[in-house]
Amino acid sequence: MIFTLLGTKMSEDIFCRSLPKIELHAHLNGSLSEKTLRKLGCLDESILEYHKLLNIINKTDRTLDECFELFKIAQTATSSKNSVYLATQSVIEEFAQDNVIYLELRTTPRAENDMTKQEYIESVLKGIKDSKSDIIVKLILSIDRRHDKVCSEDSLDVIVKMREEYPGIIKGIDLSGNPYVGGFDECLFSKAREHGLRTTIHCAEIPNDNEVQQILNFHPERIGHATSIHPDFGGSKENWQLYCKAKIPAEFCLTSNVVCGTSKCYAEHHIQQWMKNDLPFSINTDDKGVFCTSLSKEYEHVLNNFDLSKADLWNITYNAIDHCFASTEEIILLKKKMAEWKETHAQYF
Ligand code: 6MZ
Repeated sequence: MIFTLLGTKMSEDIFCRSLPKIELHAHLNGSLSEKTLRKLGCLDESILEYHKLLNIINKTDRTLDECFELFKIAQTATSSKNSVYLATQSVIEEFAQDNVIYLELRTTPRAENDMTKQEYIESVLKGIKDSKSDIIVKLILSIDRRHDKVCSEDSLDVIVKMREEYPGIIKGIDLSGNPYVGGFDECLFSKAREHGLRTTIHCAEIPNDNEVQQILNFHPERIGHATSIHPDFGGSKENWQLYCKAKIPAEFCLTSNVVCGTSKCYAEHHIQQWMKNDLPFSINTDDKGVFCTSLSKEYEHVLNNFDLSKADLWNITYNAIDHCFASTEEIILLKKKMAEWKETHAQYF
């Protein structure tokens, strides 16, 4: 469908691409495009393996576990300080090319070969600082839920230390990883919070009422996916009531959910409950490399599958600014940018 107003035409895909966007949920290694993997000089065999595995997610009976196999392959591309640095720069550049004006990149610090967790973080920070793209980038450091207490506490110590050195870039901590493995350690996240880190937690990617309740009671600043909270999507009535009171902004990643099979299809995505009940949310990519998507494409899916106008889509982005972990000055700047864009593109609304 082509939007026509005052004789001006702008197709949905061009509108979604040119709209300034806010990305709050992007995992660094899951965001590596094929182009970036090639740039990193991955061995042909590992690229071949990557593509063999990409077929896993394209088949109809793929599983979440199979999707997690893909991350291991992507991580082989970033096993040195230089490759982490180049990967970070490349991912930032691709988001900027898609007109993302604010990016919160998240990644799990890894000690590998001759690289320590601290060096991994330093390489990502260097990639952010050296980026020439016109985009604000912040860093969220992830704790993998499959890691044991000792490993997670060690990661937190490094994260806290690095955050003290780079408070303008390192903004928060995330809990991610295969939702079938491990769990939420409230003590660890409370400790992170005491050190001034904001928290975002992958929550209810699969049904798990006890854990969802624990996470909602902890009240992180944001939650990722939020798939199985509403009773229509496998959650309990009590947790949905708890959520509606807490109104924690949710980070939605539609393609990721559809490909992993945790959502049946775009039109039946749980985002509909947030729209219906006027609850806070943002639209994100999750892993644009692994799921072959972009933030523009995610916006298009939302526009095409729900009864929304272009002004609604602009509002969704604008409101997401309030969920981000940027400074007050940066938030004001982002809002100004969005307002200016709306003004100069008024004929498309
Ligand atoms: C949960 C996910 C995820 O950290 O090496 N990750 N965790 N659910 C998801 N939905 C599909 N997608 C990615 O990026 C890859 C890591 O991000 C987490 C997983 O822990 C994965 O290993 P980094 O940059």
